[in-house]
Amino acid sequence: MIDSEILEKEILNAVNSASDQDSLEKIRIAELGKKGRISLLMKELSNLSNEEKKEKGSKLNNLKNIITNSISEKKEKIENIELNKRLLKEKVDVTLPVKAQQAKTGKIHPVSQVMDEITEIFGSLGYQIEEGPDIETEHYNFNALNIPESHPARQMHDTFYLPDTNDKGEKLVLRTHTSPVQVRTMEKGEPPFKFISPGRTYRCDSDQTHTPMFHQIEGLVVDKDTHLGHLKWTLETFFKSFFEINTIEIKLRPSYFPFTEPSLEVDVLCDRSGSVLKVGHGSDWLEVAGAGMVHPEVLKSANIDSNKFQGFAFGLGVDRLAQLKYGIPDLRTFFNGDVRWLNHYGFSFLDIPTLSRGLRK
Ligand code: FA5
Repeated sequence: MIDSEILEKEILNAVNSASDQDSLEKIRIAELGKKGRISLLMKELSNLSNEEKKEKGSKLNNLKNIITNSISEKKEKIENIELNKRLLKEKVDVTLPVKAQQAKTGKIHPVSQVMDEITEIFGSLGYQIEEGPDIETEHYNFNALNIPESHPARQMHDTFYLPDTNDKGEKLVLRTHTSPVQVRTMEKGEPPFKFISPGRTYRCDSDQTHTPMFHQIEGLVVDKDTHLGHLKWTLETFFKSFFEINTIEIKLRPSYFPFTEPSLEVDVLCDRSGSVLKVGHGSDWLEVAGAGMVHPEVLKSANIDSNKFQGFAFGLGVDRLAQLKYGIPDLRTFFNGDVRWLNHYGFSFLDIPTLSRGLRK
């Protein structure tokens, strides 16, 4: 293993010399990201003896904290410098009269647009809409989905835990996916079920295709004879309709989720080599959804007899679908709140009732 003192010096030097957010973010991803150097060193710990693990593990954790703190301090410094520069450059005289053109109303954010598009497609396939809370209990986010406390799959979710518990003493999290709505909805009713559930989800993750807050649309169908063929047809029909390309190339890849068996992930063919993201071309695959046949344990959590009923479920990554359909290279720009970005990528307001504009007028 690498000497952690040398590594610390090297990384701190790089952080100190970063002159803008982009280069700082590159350092963060290269060192602390999922495939970053420190994360890889953490993984290597599993090959060591228990003694060595203890010693090197604590050194590595220390190093990780030092680097995390130095990156956030540097980030704040750079933000202040950049803000001051922008304030000097972008002076707006708010006392000037508004020109007719500038007085136009805003634009629809691509995420809202895509939420509406997806909802409309599933609406036409007979799906209802269900909702669940953003602040979720550990029970619905994990346990009821067959992810008990010690399950390694909890690590996959980079969860934001809340400091407080609810009045029943249960631990609270910002939901890491929309899958908790599966159990919440099944508990309330009787099968058959056929619904989607759009909403915000949260994970401690940030790079070109990950943001700490993102959106998913969950889908659940439970009935007596539901099978994997129905799931495949549904996904293929949805993707063709959403991308408006009959020949859209999607890949259904075997995967693992504790709440489905079998499980799969869906990738869409795209080109990420240039500054524009292109769907249906190139040789890159972007993962846009997880799916599978509902695990009998999940049906049991919702008091449904898995000998009589079975179902399929999917979770679509809404922001990534917006990214692909409208060629937006970096997911992080979605949530910068920059009006110029929204003017470029946003959609004009159509005066019709939809999910994001209010279903009833
Ligand atoms: C899940 O969240 C499962 N709950 C999906 C599922 C539902 C599987 C029902 C089976 C049955 P996953 O972690 O792969 O799976 O996330 C699903 C999708 O959300 C991904 O394909 C990706 O498109 C999107 N996604 C995940 N993390 C982020 C992130 N940080 N930023 C943006 N999109 C993300």
